[in-house]
Amino acid sequence: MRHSRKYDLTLGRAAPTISSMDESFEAVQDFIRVILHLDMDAFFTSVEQVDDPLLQGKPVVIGQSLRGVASAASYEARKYGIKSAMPIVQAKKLCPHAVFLPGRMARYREVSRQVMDIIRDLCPLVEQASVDEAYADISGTRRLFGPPENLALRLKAEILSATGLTCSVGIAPNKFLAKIASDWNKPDGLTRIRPIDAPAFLQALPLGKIPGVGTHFKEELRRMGVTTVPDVLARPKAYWAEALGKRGAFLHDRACGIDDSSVVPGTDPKSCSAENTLDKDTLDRALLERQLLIQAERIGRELRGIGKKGLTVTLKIKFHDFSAITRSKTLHRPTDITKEIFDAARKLLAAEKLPQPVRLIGTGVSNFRLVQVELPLMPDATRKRSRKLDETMDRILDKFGSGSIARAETAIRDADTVEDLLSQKNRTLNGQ
Ligand code: TTP
Ligand code: MG
Ligand code: MG
Repeated sequence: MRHSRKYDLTLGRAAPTISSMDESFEAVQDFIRVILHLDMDAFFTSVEQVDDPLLQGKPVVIGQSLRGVASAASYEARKYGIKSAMPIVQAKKLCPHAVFLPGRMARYREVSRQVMDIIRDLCPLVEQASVDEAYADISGTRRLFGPPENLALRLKAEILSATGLTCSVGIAPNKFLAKIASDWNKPDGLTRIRPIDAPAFLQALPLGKIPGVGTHFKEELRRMGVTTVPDVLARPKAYWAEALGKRGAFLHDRACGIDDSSVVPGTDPKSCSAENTLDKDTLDRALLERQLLIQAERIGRELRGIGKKGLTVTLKIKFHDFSAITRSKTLHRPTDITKEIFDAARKLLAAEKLPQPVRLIGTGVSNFRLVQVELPLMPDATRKRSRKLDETMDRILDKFGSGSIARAETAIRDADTVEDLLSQKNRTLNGQ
């Protein structure tokens, strides 16, 4: 997927027709909103394939724990029926020779930032919608870039050259249709839905692709005899508003291709978190603490990478019976230091009775504050030392990458403190 293929702007799938439009109609488009939606192709696994060429062309799945689910599957893995959110056990049955990787969230976020910077550089109004997708309102950019397809091609080319990754872009008069368009011809797609073409696209759209139409809602609709978009349109909006209230009116609007929502920029992350489903439910506090430490490291590195410090640390525990609790602690000052995040999470864990074995444990840092300058008048030796340690670790991880993290993680078994752990890590990394 490294190389961009030639774009065929006519549609291969389900073949709605794009009407030919003359120049004057094209000019009128300037007065209609033009929304672009960009979504990276098989994002996590594609990053892995670019970083490790040996993985190219192979089925790759992110997720290793036999009790967890796949977070991503490469297009090669999808040929075997593997998809996101599928239990790993099932994925292994479908394709035993797939490469199952633990995932490197910090790296994906790093690439995500690169991609978002490129989009923000070229587009006036950008809303990041998830780690791998963004909307841009590009109304009125025709004079600068020509038709919106040109801008889309330029985005795709710049992203490919900066990251080695392909993405799919949709262009449409609103966010809802733009997202349908980007999904239409994945991977490496570029699809435009003009207002006049919207009904043809919507006819073939599975109801589950409409936001808010999940498994339960779909079942509710099926009981009403409604399984397709044309079924929705066969009943007037008043019917839907009466039968299902706001949900019904929303459903009818989307089935008509209507979406007035705006592109809202400034979606800065509000929190950083990491969680792990354990290989076996456990009451072993030492083992749980080790997970917290690994998570604190991941979160600390991510916070330092994005230049954020958080004031609140949250512990999340899911028990054997799937009941869950979250506990939070507000710190005296905002932090991005691994040791401080770990200490807070460890205290929260220590204060908890564990009435049943723990299935999942997670740490989060939120309540971001502006990064403060450390006051030299109040030297804080511990903090300084911790920060130095973090900086060293970051440099090592940047240099040696995920392999070093994986090797290092096996070395933490008997670590008592973060310093212990990190010095052990350094030894591991140095091959001692
Ligand atoms: P998506 O954009 O939904 O999927 P994708 O990029 O892997 O594949 P596609 O080409 O179809 O867009 O999600 C982006 C990343 O988010 C994905 O690579 C992994 C992560 N993710 C999860 O962690 N859990 C999930 O359930 C999903 C759907 C995605
Ligand atoms: Mg994607
Ligand atoms: Mg996505």
